[in-house]
Amino acid sequence: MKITLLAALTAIILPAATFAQDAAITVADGYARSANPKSGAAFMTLRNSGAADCTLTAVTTEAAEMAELHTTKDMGDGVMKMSKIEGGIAVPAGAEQKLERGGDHVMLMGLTAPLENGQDLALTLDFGDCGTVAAVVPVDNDRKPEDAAPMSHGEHTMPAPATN
Ligand SMILES: [Cu+2]
Repeated sequence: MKITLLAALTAIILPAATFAQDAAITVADGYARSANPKSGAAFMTLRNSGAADCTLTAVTTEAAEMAELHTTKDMGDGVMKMSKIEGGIAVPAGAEQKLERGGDHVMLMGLTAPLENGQDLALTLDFGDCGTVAAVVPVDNDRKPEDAAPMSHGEHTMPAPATN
């Protein structure tokens, strides 16, 4: 009888403990760019320093009519095709997940205004049970894909001023 009660209590308490991991997700090295006035994409590194696995399920922003989680598939012959990610982007406990060019990204559709270099783009990342995370990423339309140039892996560096 007591064991049953304890099990029931544990079941009630555990979700609350998970919810306390709110600040577990941090966003690093984010930026957004657009190739045309109507749509763009945001890229970033998601870090999960908590003990619970988290999943980015949705993104909202006032800068676009719709934001979707997309992945990019190499169809061969140089053809890259984007498709909506069903089920979100998993960020396991203690791990990081990159949203990068040619891979997963936040697709911005129906931009309310063209993305101009130097602007800040505010995003709300919904991690479901892990809570929501507000992120502000700079617009950098000129940034090259990661594989075009070696990246610095320095931690806690200040956002680099837009240099060419
Ligand atoms: Cu896309």
